[in-house]
Amino acid sequence: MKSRRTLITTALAAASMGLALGLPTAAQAQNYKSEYRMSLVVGTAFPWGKGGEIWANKVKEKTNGRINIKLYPGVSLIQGDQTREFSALRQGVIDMAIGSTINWSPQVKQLNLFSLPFLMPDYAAIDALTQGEVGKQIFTILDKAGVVPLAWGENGYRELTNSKHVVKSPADLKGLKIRVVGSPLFLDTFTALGANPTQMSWADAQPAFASGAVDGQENPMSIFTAAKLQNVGQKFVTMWGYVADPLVFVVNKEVWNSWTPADREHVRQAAIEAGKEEIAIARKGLADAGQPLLKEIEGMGVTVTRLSADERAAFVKATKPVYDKWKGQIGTDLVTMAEKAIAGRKQ
Ligand code: X2X
Repeated sequence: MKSRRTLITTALAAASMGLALGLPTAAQAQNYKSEYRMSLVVGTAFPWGKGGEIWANKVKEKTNGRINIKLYPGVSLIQGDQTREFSALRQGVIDMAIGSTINWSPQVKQLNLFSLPFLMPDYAAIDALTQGEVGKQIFTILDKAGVVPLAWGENGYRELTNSKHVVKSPADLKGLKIRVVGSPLFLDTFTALGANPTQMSWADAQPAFASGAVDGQENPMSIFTAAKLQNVGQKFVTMWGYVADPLVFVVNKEVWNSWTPADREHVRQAAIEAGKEEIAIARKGLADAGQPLLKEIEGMGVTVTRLSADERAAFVKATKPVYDKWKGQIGTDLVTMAEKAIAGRKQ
């Protein structure tokens, strides 16, 4: 029989070996949950949900199964109320999430930056923000707000759709009932355009399109196709590229601190890799020459309107007062920094 002393020495040696290998010690492993809950607005049929699946799989692989993640699409942990996701993350109702900047902007006002109308004219402009100093600053703000931000993803350019007619000018929007989400900034933008905006969750929006309770909405074309919005009357699309919402990969702080430093690094690396892959999926058919995704959508009997430079300028002009008002609310310094980053972007 081994002496008590030998047993203790053996246990200590095993523990320090575990540390050297980046494995959790027995005590740390006890703090690991058997499952971590990842919140998402949409499921794996969408680039966003696919990003969640990629992240979860990579984490499982890199941590040898120590960290197991289950996906909760439809923001089901908070009964579909996507604007409560950030608070729930902070409180630990949600362990981790890939969230849209729009849905978290009621709690983190600086995230409204990405919802400023016509701030980002092209994909290079989005990258200039998320991959540069502005992105770093936003991560510092998110960290101070109580979550651990790890990587950027993308929902995409939010194009205008409706069930009534072709929209080519602000005048065409007059009186159209448009569903918007998240921040009061969207109410201001659509009011300035002469529309009749109404705020509702994504869960409530789809039946509202089907019943005709609302006429239109704005969302990336990848959301349009995966949710089959053409089947709920959304027959007219206007490619105006007025706003794009990035996604942010985050973890609850307590959960993060419960992991070993090595496992934290695995989760971060997995998020960065998954974010890159997710962005490529989100841009598929839209960032490529000829935008093949739009041809596919036209093939479904949808009228896709591409604006001329002059037509687009009329929308920019109509929303300029909203931009100016919100620049102050978001923070003049941050918005100016973003404008400069975009002006100096690599094309
Ligand atoms: O609700 C929306 O429009 C969606 C799915 O794009 C977001 O969660 C921001």
